[in-house]
Amino acid sequence: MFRNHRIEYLVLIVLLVGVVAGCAGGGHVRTEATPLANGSNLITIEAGNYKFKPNEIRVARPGTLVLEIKNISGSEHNFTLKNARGEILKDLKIRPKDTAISNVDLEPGTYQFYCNKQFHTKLGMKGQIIVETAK
Ligand SMILES: [Cu+2]
Repeated sequence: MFRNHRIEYLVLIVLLVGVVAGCAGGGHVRTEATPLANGSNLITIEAGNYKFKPNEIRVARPGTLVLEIKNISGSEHNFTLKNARGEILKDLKIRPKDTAISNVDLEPGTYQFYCNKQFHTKLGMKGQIIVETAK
């Protein structure tokens, strides 16, 4: 247990140095959610150490968004989704190499998401979902 934590801290220090040096992170990866035939939308997000890909998601219409969060890493991550008022809409735990699937009903607006594990948000595990007004 203690040993594992030491390794995790070492990895974090290396990554923090990388972030400071400007060679980690990776910036924005934008994607459109896929409209499904039943009227809902689908987005697949990869959770890795320490980023979500994509991290800027546009949804062309409000309604049900099917979230498929794939943890491609060997460590546990989390997907927390908040609305503009800061209320938590989702709080999903994703075990290593596992996938979490969950539906959320979204109105037009901007939603922030992040991993709530210590340090992970600061290391880059965050993004946003922008839901556009239906045309
Ligand atoms: Cu995480």
